[in-house]
Amino acid sequence: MRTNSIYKFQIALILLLSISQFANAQIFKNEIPIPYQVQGDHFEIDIAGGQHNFDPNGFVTDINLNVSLATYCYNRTGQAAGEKMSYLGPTLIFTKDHDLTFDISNSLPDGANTTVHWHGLNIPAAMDGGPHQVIFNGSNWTPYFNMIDEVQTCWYHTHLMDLTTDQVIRGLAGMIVVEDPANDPLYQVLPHNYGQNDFPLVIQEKGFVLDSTTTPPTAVAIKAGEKPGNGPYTLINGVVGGYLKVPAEVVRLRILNGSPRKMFHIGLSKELASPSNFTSMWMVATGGGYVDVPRPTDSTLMSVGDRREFLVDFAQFNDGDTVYMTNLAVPHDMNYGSTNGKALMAFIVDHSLASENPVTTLPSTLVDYELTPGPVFMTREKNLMGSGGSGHVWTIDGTPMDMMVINDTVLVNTKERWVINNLTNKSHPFHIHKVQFQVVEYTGKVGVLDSVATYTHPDLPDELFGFKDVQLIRPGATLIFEARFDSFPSPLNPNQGYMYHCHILTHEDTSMMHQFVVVDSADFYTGLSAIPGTERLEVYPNPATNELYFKGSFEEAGTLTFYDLRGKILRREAYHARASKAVSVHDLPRGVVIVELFSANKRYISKLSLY
Ligand SMILES: [Cu+2]
Repeated sequence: MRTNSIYKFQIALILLLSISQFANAQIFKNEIPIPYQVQGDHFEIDIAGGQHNFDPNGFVTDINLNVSLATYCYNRTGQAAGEKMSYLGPTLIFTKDHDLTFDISNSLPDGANTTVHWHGLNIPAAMDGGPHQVIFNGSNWTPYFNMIDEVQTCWYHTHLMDLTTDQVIRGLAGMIVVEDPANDPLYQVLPHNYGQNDFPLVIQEKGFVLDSTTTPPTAVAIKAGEKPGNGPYTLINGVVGGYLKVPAEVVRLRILNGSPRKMFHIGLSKELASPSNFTSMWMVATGGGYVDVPRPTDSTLMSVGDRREFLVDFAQFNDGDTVYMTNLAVPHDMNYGSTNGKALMAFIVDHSLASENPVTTLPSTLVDYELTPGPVFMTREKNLMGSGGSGHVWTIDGTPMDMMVINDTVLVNTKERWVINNLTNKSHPFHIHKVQFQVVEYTGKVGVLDSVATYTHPDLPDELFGFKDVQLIRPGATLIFEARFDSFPSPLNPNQGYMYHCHILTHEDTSMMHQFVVVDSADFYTGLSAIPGTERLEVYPNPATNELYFKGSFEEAGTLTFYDLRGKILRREAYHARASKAVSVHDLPRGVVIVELFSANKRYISKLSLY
C-alpha cells in the first residue's frame, strides 16, 4: 500500500540519518574555546561590550545561530584585539597567601553600571563586589585583598542589585583558580597543565531573541532582561555543540554551572541517544577545595553556582573515540528549560596529544577532611519562602531584600550553625558569601533522588559533601551547615554587608536575598550592631541641603556616621538629643549618602540625597 510504503521509507530515512549521526564524531562542530589565563598579583580588568558567535560552525539547525551577537565580557586591560574574550572572561589565577590588587574599569555600553563579585572567597565585605560596591559606568574600582583561601575553583560575576540575571546572561562571568604550587602537595599529583589536561568548563543555558521572518529564524540578540534565556541551547565556554580534544590521560575538569537558573545533571557516556555504561568521573574537589578521596560517580547534579572538579581517565579509550557529556533527567522542581536528555558536548580522545606533566594514575587519597572543630557559638534558622505563583515574591523569612537592612550580625572568628528550611515548591541553591560551609545534616530529597531521607556527616552523598558555598535545597528539605566566620588580615568593615541568597538569579533579583555583617567583639557585645537587625532612620528633609533632622528621640549617647555609597566614612560624630536637633550636612559631598545612627544598642540607617 502506498501509505505503508511512505511510512517504511520515512522509517528508513530516519534510521539512515541516525546511523550517519552516530558514525560521525563531528556532530559537535564547535571547538570549545579555553579562556586565556591571567596570573600574577596585580590584575587590570576591563568590563566591556563584545560581539560573539555562539555557533561559528552551524551546529544548531532549527534557528540560525551562526551570527555575531552583542555581549558583555571581561578582558585584561590592553589585551590584543583578536585575543580578547568576546563572551565571559579570562580565567584568573590567584596564588594562595599573596596580596592581590585590582584595577577594574567599567566600559560597558549604554551607561550600564556593574559590580564584580568574587564568588567563594573570604575577603573583606568592602572588597566582596556585592550590590553595595557599584562600579559606575566609566569609572574604576580598585579592590585589594590577601588570598587566604585554600586551593579551590571559584568564579567571578556581576552582582548588581536587580540586574544580576541580565548581566550574567549577557556574559559577565569568569573562572577563578586559587593555587599554591609551592606548598600544595597535590599540585604535582593532579593534572595542572591548563588547557592540556586541566580544563575549565562553564555550562550555561541560553535563549535568543529571534527574527522569525527568515527560515529558519535568525538569532538577533541574547534573550536577557528580566526573564533569562531558557534554553534549549546549552553553552560550554560560550559555544553550543562544542567538542574538546583530550589526551589519553587522566584529565581534570573544573566544571562551573554559571547558568541563571538551570540545574544540570551530567554524566559521561559513549552513547549519544540513550546514554548508559557511564564513564566514571572522580570528584576531587568542590568549590571550597579538595575532598578526602577521589569519589567516583556515574552522574552528578550541578546546581546553579556550583563548582566541582572531576578526574576522568581518558586512557581507557581508543584514539578518536567520542565521549559525550549528557544532561540527564532532573526532577520537576528544578526543571527549567528543555535540554534534559540531550548531549551538551563531546570529548574526542586524541592519542597524538600529550600534556607537559601527564598523569596516568588516580591518587588514592587527597586531604584529611573533617568537620571544623570547636563549639557552635550561635544557631540561626532561616525559611525560604514563596510560591512561584503570579504576583509572588520569593523571600527569606518573608522579608524581601532591602539594601538598607542588615539582617544578621555575626561575631568574627566564631563557628555558627545555620538551619535552612525550604518551605517552597521549587528547589533553591542557597549561597552564602565569605564562608565555605560544611553540611552536618540534611533531611529531604537530595540531588536528583525523590526519596526522603536524613543524611548526617560524614555519610553524605557527593552533592552534600565537602566545603561549599552553595547547596541546592529541594522542596520541603532542611539543610543544616556549620561555618567559621574567620577574620582576615584587613579591616572588618563592620558596617558593610555580605549577602546570602538563592543563586537562581531570577529569585535573587526578585528579593530572595539577605545580608549579614561580621563584627568584632566590642561591636557585638555592646550591641552597637543590633541583633538581629537594623531599623530605618527617618530623616527630613530628604533631599537636604544644609541641615538634617531625625524623627524620634535619641537620648542615650550614640554615634552618627555618614558614608558614601562605597562605604567610605565621610564624617563621624557623637549624637544624642531629647528631641531632634539640627545636624549640619553642608560640608558633605552632594549626591546620595548613607546616614547611620547607633543609639541605645540599636542601629538606625537611611539613604539621604544631598543637593
Ligand atoms: Cu531560588
